[in-house]
Amino acid sequence: CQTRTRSVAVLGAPFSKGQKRRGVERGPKAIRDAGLIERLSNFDYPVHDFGDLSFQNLENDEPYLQVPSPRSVGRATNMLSEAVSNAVAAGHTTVMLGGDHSLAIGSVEGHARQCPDLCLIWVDAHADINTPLTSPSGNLHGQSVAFMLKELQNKMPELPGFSWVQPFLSAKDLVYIGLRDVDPGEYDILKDLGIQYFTMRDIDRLGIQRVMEVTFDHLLSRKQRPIHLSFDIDAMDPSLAPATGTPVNGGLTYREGIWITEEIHNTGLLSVMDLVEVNPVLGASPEAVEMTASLAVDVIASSLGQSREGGPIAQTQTLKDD
Ligand code: 4U7
Ligand code: MN
Ligand code: MN
Ligand code: MN
Repeated sequence: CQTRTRSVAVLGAPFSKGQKRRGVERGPKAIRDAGLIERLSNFDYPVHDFGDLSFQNLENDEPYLQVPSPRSVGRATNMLSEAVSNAVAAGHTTVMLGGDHSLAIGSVEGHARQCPDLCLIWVDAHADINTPLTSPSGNLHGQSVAFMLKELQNKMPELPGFSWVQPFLSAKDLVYIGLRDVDPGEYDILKDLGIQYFTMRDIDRLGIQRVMEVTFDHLLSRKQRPIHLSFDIDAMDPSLAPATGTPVNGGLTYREGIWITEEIHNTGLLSVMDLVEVNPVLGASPEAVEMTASLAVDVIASSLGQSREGGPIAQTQTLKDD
């Protein structure tokens, strides 16, 4: 499992059954229409566009407990896991375009199959760590992380469609950035497991530069390892990313968002990233949709090395060598 960017794979996942609003399955098209591939082709490594996965409709996918469409989400994430695993095995830095955030169960699992020592940076207004039993909504896009964590194994009921996934990540290998809407059950889990997280309040207090320093210290100070970045566009302030299903006021500024991705690029360790929850149906106007999708393109390009300085991004911190 190597992380130096030699080539980039783009993989669309037009899927929306991890939540109840329609339209987020059109996220990949909106992000492509905003010029993603053209932007990446300015970089000096090859870009492979693998197109979009196709997810069939499942009939008789009855809710389980309060959770809608468990079999559809289980099957889609299993397919995505396979695709991401293959792309990583082929040596690509992989970009997954969602779709709703339940897809991360598949992309992180597929990544972990190739790179078992990966760490996860989850940039989101939400912690997405409800279990089917704590979830206020039942929606699986608010539960993705719970399927991954070893420490939650005995808190997870067996959901139809999910027998393929076994927990593979430790709580210490995860950092959240941007939280501002955490449910009571999620708060208890974050505290019980001692998960490292930075709320918007923490960012106000420390500044985004310090937040990234502590993030890398937490994840990388003992050893260099591949990074999975799971970026929910609703981490950004709704004034910048209005076209999304669960907007929450008081989000990241444009410059904070880009600082996060520049610093992640700067580590040289980004291996897979998700860009999820762009919903072109929910924009109040075509301009609102365009703004959200083009922000998604900026976030991806910056994660892959587009810099605000023209040249390579200036090294602002040094990681310990082994
Ligand atoms: B997203 C929520 F209750 N926590 O579980 C839930 F507030 O992927 C929202 O981050 C989840 O957009 C949002 O349904 C999921 C709710
Ligand atoms: Mn999310
Ligand atoms: Mn979110
Ligand atoms: Mn959302």
